[in-house]
Amino acid sequence: MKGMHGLRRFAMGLATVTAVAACGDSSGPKGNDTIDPAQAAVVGQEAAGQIADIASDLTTLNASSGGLGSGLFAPGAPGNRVARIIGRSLPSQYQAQFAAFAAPDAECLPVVSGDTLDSDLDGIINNVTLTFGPGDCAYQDSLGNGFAVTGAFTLQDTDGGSTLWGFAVDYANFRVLFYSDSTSAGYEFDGGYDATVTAANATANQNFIARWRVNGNPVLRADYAWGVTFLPDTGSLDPGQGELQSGTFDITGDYSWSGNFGQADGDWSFTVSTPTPLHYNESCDTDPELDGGQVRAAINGRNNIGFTVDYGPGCGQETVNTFDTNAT
Ligand SMILES: [Ca+2]
Ligand SMILES: [Ca+2]
Repeated sequence: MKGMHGLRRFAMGLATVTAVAACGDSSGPKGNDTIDPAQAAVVGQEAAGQIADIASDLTTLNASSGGLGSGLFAPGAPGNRVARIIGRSLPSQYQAQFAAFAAPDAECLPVVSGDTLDSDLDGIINNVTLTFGPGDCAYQDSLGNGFAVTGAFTLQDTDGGSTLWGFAVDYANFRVLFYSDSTSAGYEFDGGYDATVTAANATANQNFIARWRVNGNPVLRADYAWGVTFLPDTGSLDPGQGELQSGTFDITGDYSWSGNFGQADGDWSFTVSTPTPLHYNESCDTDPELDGGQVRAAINGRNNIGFTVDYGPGCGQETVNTFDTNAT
């Protein structure tokens, strides 16, 4: 179990700054062609947090708690990824509302359609769509603090053929609003992500947009179009073990950031790769449980400028740096 929990901690540990995003024009960011260290610290931490989240999808090989109603967004439940992403950026003033949202007994009663069976008993429903009408998943206390969920998402068990374990999620105008009597923080998700485990490897892909608004005004937008492939150092993968052995993560794809959060105000679009695969070490006791590897994010059209996230040589060591190979 250590590996599974360890990587989940790795995800939490990296996710100190968030993701989520903003608005701006829908054609995607294509503005800034340089990035300074202060900006990279914010944008790079967000990228690292999201990468850790993708990786953690491969280590949580069952949906062990929650259901389609109460506790839908609790740890281990089908909707918990939403809570993880939101939790990285939500201002502290909404902690009480967030706790209610992600509580194991939070009452959500969306309209459920599709095949609600879990034929292989792994906690992932065969194929359902959850649609949240007004009041279906909402809470408000006596002081006027609350949350409300609207929109829809689908959840599908993708086992079959060589896929020993897998799922796919797709959002449609899915929104979560946290509010007080005078302020609000809203999150919007569109697009999807999936995870697939075979005997030979494990893969997880994201292709979605997250937006974050404060008091109705766009703050940040993040576009994720990337994936990871995990290869074990030795042996083959067995979802039945519920545990990830040591191995490497390769990352490829694109990541964009648009908005103003922390010290990063601008529009960046990056091509992301791992010149040296990230090495996950199940014996690490410090987050992140990686002892080597590098994530390289190069500004699109400016392959010589960007930032890197380096791991190791010891467990839990992570460094964000900028690079400009023309300048040196
Ligand atoms: Ca299932
Ligand atoms: Ca399954």
